[in-house]
Amino acid sequence: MKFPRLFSALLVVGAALFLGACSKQSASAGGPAAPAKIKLGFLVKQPEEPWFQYEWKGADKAAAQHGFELIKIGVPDGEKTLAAIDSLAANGALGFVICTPDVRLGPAIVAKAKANNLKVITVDDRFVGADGKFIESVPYLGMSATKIGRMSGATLAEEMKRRNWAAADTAACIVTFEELDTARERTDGIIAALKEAGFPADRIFKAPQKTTDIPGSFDAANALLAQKTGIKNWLVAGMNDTATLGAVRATEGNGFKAAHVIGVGINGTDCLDELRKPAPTGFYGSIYASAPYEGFRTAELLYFWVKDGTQPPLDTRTDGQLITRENFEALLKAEGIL
Ligand code: FCA
Repeated sequence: MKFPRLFSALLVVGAALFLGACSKQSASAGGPAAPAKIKLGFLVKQPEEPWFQYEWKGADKAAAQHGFELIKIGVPDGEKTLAAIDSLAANGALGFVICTPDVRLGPAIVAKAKANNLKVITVDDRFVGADGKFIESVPYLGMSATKIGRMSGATLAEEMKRRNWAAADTAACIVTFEELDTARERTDGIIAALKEAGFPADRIFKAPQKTTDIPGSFDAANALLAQKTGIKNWLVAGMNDTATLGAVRATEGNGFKAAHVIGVGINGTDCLDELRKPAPTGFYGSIYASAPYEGFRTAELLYFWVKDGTQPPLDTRTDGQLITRENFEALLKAEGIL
């Protein structure tokens, strides 16, 4: 009976093939191995600042949406920045977004990225070259600094008008950090808008901060307040919420009640606890710019660049809007911050 024997042999071969296929399936845990995810870095100078935490949050969202892996590293100084770039390369990353701790590190960061074959996008603080000019070949995304500064200055002037303060009783304390271009553009914008609103130029005082944190702006404003006596009301602003918060704390320390202080910040992310305080403080409001959007967009642009070779735009600016105790909850809920 040749035919049945052949038939059963075929059955055996068939069963073996079937079992083999099954065992292969189970070895790869239910399907073909997933391709390795693209890895990208996101380096920020001040990871303790809510602004940068929200930026990271936005970048995480881009990573989840597009399916890449995000490596977040805090880089408070030059040494840590250069080491972080090496470690990204060693981990197989293909590029990074960075807010550098010092814009003059730009050329060193570009060189290190090139040596490691990594693509770079800058966020917030734009690289400056050895010639003192922006390194325009590196894609940049950041706030429209002058415009947002002007919004802060106009807000100060409007609120002063609403409170019926006389210019002769009032002075402006502008906390500055002029070595950083985006900071200088913002504080110049504040001062320009104040002057345009008719505020006397000789009552606008700069208080240079040595460090861009609350102690830095507190010390700067404190030194100014000690010098300028006989002032009844203070307008207070700076390059970000932290600058204004430190200066508002200094006015409190010098005996100014909240009703005699109008503080306006920039960022809108680092003043939420302040705006939530049951009683209003001298911190009136902030010009909110979207940190989550900036994080999301820069991470996404980098991903498209690495994956498809799509060159990101070289200069993208984001806008701002005023938040106060009255509207911040609703506005930031809509933004996904709260
Ligand atoms: C700078 C400031 C941050 C934020 C950012 C947009 O990096 O230090 O607080 O304002 O620009």
